[in-house]
Amino acid sequence: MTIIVTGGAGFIGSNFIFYMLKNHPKDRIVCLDKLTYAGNLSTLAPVMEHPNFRFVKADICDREAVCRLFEEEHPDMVVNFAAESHVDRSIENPGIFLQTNIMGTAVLMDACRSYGIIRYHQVSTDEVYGDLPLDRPDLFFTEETPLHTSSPYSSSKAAADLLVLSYQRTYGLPVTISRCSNNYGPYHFPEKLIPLMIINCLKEKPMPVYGEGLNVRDWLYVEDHCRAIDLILHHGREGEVYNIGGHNEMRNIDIVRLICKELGKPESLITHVADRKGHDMRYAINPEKISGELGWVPETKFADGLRKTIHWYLDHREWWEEIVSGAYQEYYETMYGNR
Ligand code: NAD
Ligand code: TDX
Repeated sequence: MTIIVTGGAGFIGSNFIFYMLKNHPKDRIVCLDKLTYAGNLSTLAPVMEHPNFRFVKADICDREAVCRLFEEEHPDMVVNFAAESHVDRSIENPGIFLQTNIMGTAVLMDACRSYGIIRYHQVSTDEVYGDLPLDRPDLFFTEETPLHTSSPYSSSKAAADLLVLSYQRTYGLPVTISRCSNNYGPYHFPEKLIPLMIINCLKEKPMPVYGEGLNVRDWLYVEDHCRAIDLILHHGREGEVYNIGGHNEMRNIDIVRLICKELGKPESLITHVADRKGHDMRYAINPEKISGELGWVPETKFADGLRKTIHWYLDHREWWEEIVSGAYQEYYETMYGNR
């Protein structure tokens, strides 16, 4: 089996490549990635020489490059992780989100239609459902929850999901979609909450919590997400959407406090800054469909996963120091300088 993994130089895509090479040693994995600011070739260094791995630098919006790759590789499956993924950046500059997340998805699926495919899998997000109120802990997102997006990022992901489902109905393309909650773990780009707070805490820099920090996210260790996608690829039903989440709801402020505690730093580093525009209050997934149909359950408990993640950042300073010393500094100044 040959599987094209797009966006494999990013956080979840790279973890998925490691997972697949380990668990499916006979499969060939071809990573297609544009290497935007979020893509990092050094992340893939451990597998670059692997006989069943190939890296191709290309944009999923580049129809010619995508078709060339299909002609060369005759893939059996495509798993699309490639996306602009940061909500705050989408608020500053929505255009690139529409281009990559919607148009790029269309280009990939057009290639799948032309060349034939066993499965096209779209990696989506729980953010397409919008948010839930804090005072209704009984409510969860199911696959039937209406799409109700808040940010340009989530709107672009929802648009892509609708396009994927339309290709299944109109052209009979064998698709699946997964909508996962917030991931954390190794190789998470430093702009996101958990790595940003770990790094600032280590450097004893202010830890910028948006608003009161009462917003709730449903956190899942990245490897549990990878295993869920693997199950969907091999056993999921065509045309179906699967929610992925581990009933692990946490308030932002509590995560930031845990990070201070684990690193032995004072909570006085925590600073409250201006809130995100349109900030979603609570995400919470009902994972009954994937657990009932495919037997998926999360394996990593949050306390263990967070500790492992913090220690990964302690042990891989060179990985993130290279990132935060470059163009990221300019981003940080723009987003947090006068916040
Ligand atoms: P990321 O930002 O860390 O990585 C994105 C990768 O896509 C990068 O390697 C980047 O170079 C590549 N890329 C961007 N534009 C591209 C283009 N036009 N052509 C080819 N490659 C391109 O993102 P992530 O956090 O790993 O998220 C991966 C996917 O999972 C995204 O689709 C995201 O919406 C979804 N998702 C993420 C989370 C999360 O918590 N991080 C949760 C649910 C769903
Ligand atoms: O500096 C910060 N301070 C802060 O309080 C940052 C970066 C974030 N936050 C808050 C905003 C959110 O309530 O922390 C929470 C998590 O923020 P992010 O890490 O930016 O994640 P989120 O907006 O929840 O989106 C993530 O999960 C769903 C991913 O980035 C998306 O790609 C995925 O679809």
